[in-house]
Amino acid sequence: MVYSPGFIAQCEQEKLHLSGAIQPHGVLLVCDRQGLVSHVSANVADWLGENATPAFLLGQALPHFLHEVDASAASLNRGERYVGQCHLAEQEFDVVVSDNGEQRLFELYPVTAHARPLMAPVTSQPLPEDKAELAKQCEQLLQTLQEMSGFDRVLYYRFLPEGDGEVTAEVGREAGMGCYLGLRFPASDIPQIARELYLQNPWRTIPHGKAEPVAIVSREEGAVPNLSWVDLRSASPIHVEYMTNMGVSAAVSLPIVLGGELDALISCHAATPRQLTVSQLSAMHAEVNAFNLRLRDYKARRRLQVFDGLQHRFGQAQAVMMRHGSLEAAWPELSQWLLYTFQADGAVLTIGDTHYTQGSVLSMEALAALKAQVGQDDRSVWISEQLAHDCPGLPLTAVAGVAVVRDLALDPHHTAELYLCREETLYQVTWGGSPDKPVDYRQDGRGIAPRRSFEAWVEQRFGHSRPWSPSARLYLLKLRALLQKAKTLPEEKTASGSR
Ligand code: BLA
Repeated sequence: MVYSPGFIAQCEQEKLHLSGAIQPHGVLLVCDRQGLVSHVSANVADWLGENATPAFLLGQALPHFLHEVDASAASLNRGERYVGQCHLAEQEFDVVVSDNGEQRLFELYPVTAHARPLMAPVTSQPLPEDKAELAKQCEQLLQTLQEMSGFDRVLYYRFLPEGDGEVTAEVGREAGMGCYLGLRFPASDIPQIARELYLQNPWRTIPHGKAEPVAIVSREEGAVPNLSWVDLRSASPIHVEYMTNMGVSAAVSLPIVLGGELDALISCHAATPRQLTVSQLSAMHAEVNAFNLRLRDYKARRRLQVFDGLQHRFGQAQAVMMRHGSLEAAWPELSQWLLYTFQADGAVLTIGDTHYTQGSVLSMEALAALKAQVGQDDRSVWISEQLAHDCPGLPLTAVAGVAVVRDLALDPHHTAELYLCREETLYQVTWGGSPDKPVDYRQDGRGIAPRRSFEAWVEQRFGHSRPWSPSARLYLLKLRALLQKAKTLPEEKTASGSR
C-alpha cells in the first residue's frame, strides 16, 4: 500500500494531547503543585457564574466548591483518574480529576437531573467455549452498549498485526448509516498518537463533532497543559471531517486492551449530536471490562489447549524418531507428521547435498537460491509468508511461503536443514474505500483531508501463503531441539548396549 510520506508525517505530527483547547460540553480547571489555578477553559464563567472569569481565577487557589473532590482524589498518581461530584449553587457537576505528572486537572460536566441514568448491572456471562460463542457474546455486548447509550450504531473494530483494522461485529445497521461489517481500514485512519491515548483511557467521547472548540487560557503565556488523560480535549479537526464524511455527528470509543496492547476499539456512532454522562460512560466501561476479562481468559485457555495438543504431537514425533533411529530413515513417516502438524503443503530435508522431499515443494533451483539468501541470517528459524517479496528473484511456482529450520547439525561434516512449504493462497481484502487513497488533497491547497468514500473496495492480494501463526517460530525451535536430540539416540543406544 502506498501512502505519501508527507501525509503520514502530517497525521502523526498532530500533538493531540497538546491541543490547547477543549470541547464545549464541559469546563476545565488546572492546578499547579502549589494548588494555584494555572489554566482554565475560556467558557468557565458560563457555568461557574459571571464573576468566575479566567482573569479572576488564574493564579488563585482552587475554588472552594472543588475542595472536597480534591481531597478525595488526594492520592492520584500520573495517568490515574478519580470520578466525583460537586455542587455550585443549584448546579450539579460530575467531576473527573486526573494528574498529568505536573498538574492536577479538573473536568467539570454539568449534570441535569433527568440525565442521570440507572446504573446497568454488569451482565454476567460464562467463559465462551468456542469462537462462535465468543462472537455471540461480542454481539450481545454491542447490543447492550447500544441500548445503554442510545447511539445508532456500534462497531467492533479489531486491529490486525500490521496496524490496519477490520470491523468484525456491528449492530444498528437498520439506522441507515451504511454497513461496515467485514470492511478493512488502513492503519493511518487512527494515528499512533491517538492509539496511545486510547490505550491509557477508559473511553474517548466526541458528543458533537462540529461544535466549536473552547480555548484553554494559561497564567503563563504559551504554556499548554498535557491533556493525555482529559476526555474533554478538543477533537482533531481532521478526524471531525472524517466523521462528517461517514455521516457521524457523535462518537464514543471504548478500547479493548490485551497484554498491554490495543486489540480493538468499540466504536459507537450517532447521526445527531449525543452526550452521555460520566456515570453512563462508567457503566458502559464496566460492561466492556467484563467482556475484556472473558476475552483474556478465553485466549489464555485456547493457548493452553493448543499447547497441550502440540505436546501430544511432539510425543508422537519423538516416538517416530526412536523407532527409526535417524532422520533419513524416519523421513517418510516424519514428513507426514510435519505436514499435518504445521499445516504445510510440502517439506524438504537437506542433509549435506542430499534432498528428501514430500508434497508440494520449491524447485531445487529455488531451494539453492533461498539457501544462499537465508545463509546470511544467523537465526535458527527463518519464516516468510511472501517469498517473492522477502527473497526477490527466486524462481517460484506454487510455493509462496516457507519456514526454514537451520543448523540441524548431525556431525561436523554434515549439516541438515528443514524447509516447510506453503502454497500461494489468493486473498481478497475488502476495504472501506480505497486504501491507496486514505486522503484527498484539498482543492484549496490547504493540505490533506480525510477520504470521502467508504464504499467497499476489493483488493486482490497475490504472492501470499496462509500466514504462519505467531507461535510457529517457538514450535519450530522446539522441533529443532527434538530433532537434534533424537539424532543422538542411536549413539546413546550403542553406548548403553556396550556397558
Ligand atoms: C480517531 N479514527 C479515530 C477513531 C476511530 C477512527 C474509531 C477514534 C475516535 C472516535 O471514537 O471516533 C476511525 N472510525 C474509524 C474507522 C471506522 C470508524 C476506520 O468508525 C470504521 C468503521 N483520520 C484519517 C486521517 C487522519 C486521521 C487521514 O482518516 C490523519 C490525518 C486522524 N483519527 C485521526 C485522529 C484521531 C482519529 C487524529 C483522534 C481523534 C481524537 O481522539 O481526537
